[in-house]
Amino acid sequence: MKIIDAKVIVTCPGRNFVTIKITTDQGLYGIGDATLNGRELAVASYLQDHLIPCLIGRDASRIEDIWQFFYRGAYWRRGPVGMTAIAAIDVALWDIKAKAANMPLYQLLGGRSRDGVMVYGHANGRDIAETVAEVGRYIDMGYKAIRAQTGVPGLASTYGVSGDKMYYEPADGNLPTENLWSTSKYLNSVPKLFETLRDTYGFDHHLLHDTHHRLTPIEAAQLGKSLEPYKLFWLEDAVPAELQEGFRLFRQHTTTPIAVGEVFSSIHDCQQLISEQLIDYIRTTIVHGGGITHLRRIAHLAELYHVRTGFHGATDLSPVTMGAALHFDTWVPNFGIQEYMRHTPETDEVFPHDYHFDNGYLKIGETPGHGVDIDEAKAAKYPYQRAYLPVNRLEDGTMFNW
Ligand code: KDG
Ligand code: MG
Repeated sequence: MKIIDAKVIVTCPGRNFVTIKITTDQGLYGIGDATLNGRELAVASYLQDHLIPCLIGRDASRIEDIWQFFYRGAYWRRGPVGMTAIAAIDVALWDIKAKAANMPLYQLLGGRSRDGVMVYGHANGRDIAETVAEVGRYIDMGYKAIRAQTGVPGLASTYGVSGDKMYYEPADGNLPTENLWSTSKYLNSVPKLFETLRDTYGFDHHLLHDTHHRLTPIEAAQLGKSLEPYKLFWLEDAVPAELQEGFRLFRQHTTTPIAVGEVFSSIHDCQQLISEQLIDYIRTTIVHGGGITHLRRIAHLAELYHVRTGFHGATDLSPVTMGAALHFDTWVPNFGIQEYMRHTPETDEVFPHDYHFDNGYLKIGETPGHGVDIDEAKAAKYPYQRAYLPVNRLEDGTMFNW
C-alpha cells in the first residue's frame, strides 16, 4: 500500500489547527493532527518542506519503520516541532492501517479495556464563589472529575480563568499578551478554593488543579501539603520539569498526587520522573509526543512504576488528537483520566468525529480508524490567523513562566 499523496491543511475555525492527510494508492486516507499552539507554521513547514518529500512512495503499512526513519534520520532528535510532525504522520498511518483492517483503532492496539474514558472538565471563575458555582454546573452535567481554577486577588488575570465559560482559548494575541504573576498571592488563594469546594460538595467528585509550571520544588511542596486535606486527584505542572531530579524535593514532602508532562516531547523527558516514582500521572499526549508509536512506549514504561496516563486535552489539541487519544485510552491498561475541553461548534464542523460525552465519560464509536475526518471545503473557509500564548512577568517586571 503505497503513499501517493500527503498534504498539510492549515485552518482556523476559531483557533488554528494544522492537519496532515495522507492518501494511498488503494484509495484509503488517514488524518493526523500537527498543531503546536503559537508555533503552528513551524510544524507545517517541517512537514511540507522536510518530511513529506521523503514520505511519498513509501509503504503506508510500515509505521514503525517510517517512525524510525524520521526520528533517527533527522540526526536532530526530539524537540516539540519535530516530534509533533512525526506524531501527525504516525497517527495518520495508524488511521490508515485500522481502516485497511476495517477495525476501530483501539482493536489494533489490543482491544477494549473499559467501556468509557473518564474525563475531567474545566470549571473556572473570577473568584472563589464563581468557581464554586461553576464546579456545581459541571457536576450537574454529569462530570465525575473537575479541574478548578480561580482568579487570584490582586492579579488582573490568571491562567485558566476565562470570560467564556464553555470554551477557553488562551492563545489570544496577534502578539503575546503580557500578564503579571505573584506566587505569594497565588499560594494564599488556592487552599481556600479547595476548602470551600469540599465544604460545598463533599468528597464524591474528583478535583484537580493546574499550577502551569509556576512554582519551585519547595513552593510546590508547600502547596501540595496544604491541599492534602482536600484529597485532590492531582496537582498538575506545579514545577517546570526540565530538572527531573527537582521533583524529589517536591515529592518527599507531600502525598498530593503529582501530574506533569503536557509540554514533553519524548520518553527521555520523563524517564527519571517515572522510574524514580516521582509522579503519579504522565500527561504527555499523542500529538506532541511522537504519536501512538512513541506514546505506547511511554505508557508501558509508566505501567512498570505505577504511573498512570492523564493525556493533555486542551482546545489546541484538535479533535483528531482527541479521537486518537480516546482509542488509546480505551485500550491502555494503566489509564488514569483524560482531559476534555470542548471544541467550538465551528471546530466540530470542520472535524466530524465519532466520539461523544456520556455522563462523565467520553465514548468512541466503531468507525474504522480513529473516527475523525476533516471537511476540507469547510476548513478552507477559515484561513490561518497568527495567535500567540500570553507571557508572564513578575510584579517587578522580571520575565517569568506563563
Ligand atoms: O497551548 C497551551 C495549552 O494547551 C495549555 O495552557 C493548557 O495547561 C493546559 C491544560 O492543562 O490544559
Ligand atoms: Mg496544564
